[in-house]
Amino acid sequence: MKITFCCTDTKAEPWLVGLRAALPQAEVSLWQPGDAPADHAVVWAPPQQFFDEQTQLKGVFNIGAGVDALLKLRLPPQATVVRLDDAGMSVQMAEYVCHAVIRHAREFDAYEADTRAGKWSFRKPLDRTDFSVGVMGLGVLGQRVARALQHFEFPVRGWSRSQKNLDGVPCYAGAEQLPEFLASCRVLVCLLPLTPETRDILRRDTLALLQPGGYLINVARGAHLVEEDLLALLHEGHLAGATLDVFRTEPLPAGHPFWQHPQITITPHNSARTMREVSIAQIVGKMAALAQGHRVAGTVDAARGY
Ligand code: NDP
Ligand code: OXD
Repeated sequence: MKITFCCTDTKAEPWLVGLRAALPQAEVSLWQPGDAPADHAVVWAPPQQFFDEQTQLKGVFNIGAGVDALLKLRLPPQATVVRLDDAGMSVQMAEYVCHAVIRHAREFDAYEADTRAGKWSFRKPLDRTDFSVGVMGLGVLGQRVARALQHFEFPVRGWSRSQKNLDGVPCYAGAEQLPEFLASCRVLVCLLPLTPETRDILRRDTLALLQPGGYLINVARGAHLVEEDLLALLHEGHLAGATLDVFRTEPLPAGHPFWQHPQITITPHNSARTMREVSIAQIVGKMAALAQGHRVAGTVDAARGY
């Protein structure tokens, strides 16, 4: 079996070492233009040239959960595209989102500023019934985040494409229930895949439906958010703030208004990092399952876009 590795912005050597150790019988190599055809590819944002040359792939394994960059390319039609399915990301996402919700709801940012100024201050205790949190996208990551928030007794609700049934979480589904879902939330967490249907979904008319003092946490993709609309709603006071991990242009350009905005907390697309060892183990298991003709979790439906 031949495996080719083509991942931009990724140190290849540790992946090649890990894949060779996990698959000693396979030939694993870093892709070079002109290489002979491989059976499987391990990729992150490869160039179109890669797929133009590697036309005989059976499996394409994306070393991330989001496949929006991959699905922009012309892929070999026979290849099964598989994304990472948790692989250590959901626990990171849960801690990131809980941290952002708690930091905002408990006003820890304001306490930090007070204590830096030498001020011993008290604020009103949190009434968590005022902080209903809505999770957009109830997939692998969204469900884990919803469960984690429930441990802190925040009222949690969720929205997805197909109807879900989660214990203690009122669930909404489809475009027709989006307004009702949004109106039931004060804090909104975006964990949707980026598809033609979800691009720009966080914009003036949707964010304006959040309860007054609304707060946005976007950990999915930058193109979900219309950035000027967020700035306008913060300026007008309808939204209280935002925590953003992803941006329309990454790295966030110098001089972008988000950098210095007092109500926006930013992180550099690191809310849930790919964990190499667990990802390799998952990919190798899925290669074996595919070889036996089994359907594997995380198989991408290109028509659906995720
Ligand atoms: P999943 O595919 O498991 O879940 C996607 C969820 O979104 C599903 O519940 C799906 O609904 C829902 N959804 C998709 N389209 C729509 C729509 N049009 N309307 C309503 N709901 C919709 O993905 P993951 O949970 O694994 O990952 C989610 C995203 O998180 C990734 O695509 C990626 O962009 C982002 N991500 C960001 C990271 C970061 O570091 N910032 C790290 C990892 C992922 P249904 O269940 O009905 O199919
Ligand atoms: C992913 C990501 O999609 O890192 O996994 O954003």
